[in-house]
Amino acid sequence: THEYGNILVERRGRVGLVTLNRPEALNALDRTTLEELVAAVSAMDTDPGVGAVVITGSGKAFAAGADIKEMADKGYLEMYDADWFRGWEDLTRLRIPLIAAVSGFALGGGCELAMMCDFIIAGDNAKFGQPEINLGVVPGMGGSQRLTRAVGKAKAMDMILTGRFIDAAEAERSGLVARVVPAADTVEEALKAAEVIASKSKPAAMLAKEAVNAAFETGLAQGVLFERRLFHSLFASEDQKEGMAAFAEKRQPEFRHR
Ligand code: CO8
Repeated sequence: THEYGNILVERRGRVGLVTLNRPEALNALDRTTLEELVAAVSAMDTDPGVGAVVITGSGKAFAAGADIKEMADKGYLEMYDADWFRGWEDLTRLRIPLIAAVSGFALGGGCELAMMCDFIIAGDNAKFGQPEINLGVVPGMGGSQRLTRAVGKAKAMDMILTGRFIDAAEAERSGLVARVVPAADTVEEALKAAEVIASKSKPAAMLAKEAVNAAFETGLAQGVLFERRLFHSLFASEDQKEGMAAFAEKRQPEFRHR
C-alpha cells in the first residue's frame, strides 16, 4: 500500500481500481501522474490476487491530455533527452487486462491513455479528441497510430487535423469504445466487466489479450498461427480441464489459476 499524490488506488475483490485524481487540472497527465500510474498498475499486473484493472478519471474529465503547462517551455533537446512520453509505453507492456472507464473529457494524452487500455467503457457524457493541432503540435503518446487502427483513416484524419471532439455515440459507432453506459454508472459498469474478466482463468485472459494484440502487430497468417499455438498451450493448464469438464457436467467452472 503506497501513498500516491495524483492517483487513488483501491481493490474491489479481485479487481484493481486506479482513479486519476487531479480534477482541478482536469487530470492533466504530468510526469508524477505517469510515474504513479505505471507503478500502481505494474504492481497489480504481478499481483496474483488481481485479475483485471479499471483506470478512470474524476470530476468532469477522464484526462484532458498531457500537462500542457509542464511542457510548454521545453526545448527540442530537453524533450528528446527525457524521451518525453516514453514512460507510457510501459503501460502497454503489462499483461493484465486493463479497462478505461471514461466519463467526460478524454483529450490528447487522455484519449491516448484510454486507447492504451484493452477496451473503453464510456459514459454517455464522454468526449474524445486529439486537439494537439490547436497547440501547434501533433499527438505524442500513440494517438496517430492507435486512433487510426481503432477508427480507420477517415475519422482519424478528421479528428487529428481539425481537433474536433466526438461524443460517446460517435465514438461507439466508430469502434473506438466497446460500450456506452449512463454517465453516472461508468465506473460501476467497468468494475462489473472487470469482475467478469477476473473470474476467468488468469492465464487464459492474459493469453487472450496477447492474441488480440497480435492482430495489430503481425500479418494474418502469422497471427492465426500465434493464436493456434496459444490455444494448444492452454491444454497444459488445469483450468482447461476444469472449464471443459464443467461444461460437460452442466455446472459453473471453478478456475484455480485466477
Ligand atoms: N494541461 C494542463 N492543464 C490543463 C489541461 C492540460 N492538458 N487541461 C485543462 N487544464 C487545466 C486548465 O488550465 C484549468 O486550470 P486553471 O483553473 O488553473 O486555469 C483547469 O484545468 C480547468 O480547465 P478549463 O478551465 O479549461 O475547463 P473548461 O471546462 O473551460 O474546458 C477543456 C475544458 C475544453 C477540456 C479545456 O480544458 C481544454 O481544451 N484543455 C486542453 C485539452 C488539450 O489540448 N489536450 C491536449 C494536450 S496535449 C497532449 O495531450 C498531447 C500529447 C502530445 C503532445 C506532443 C508534445 C511532444
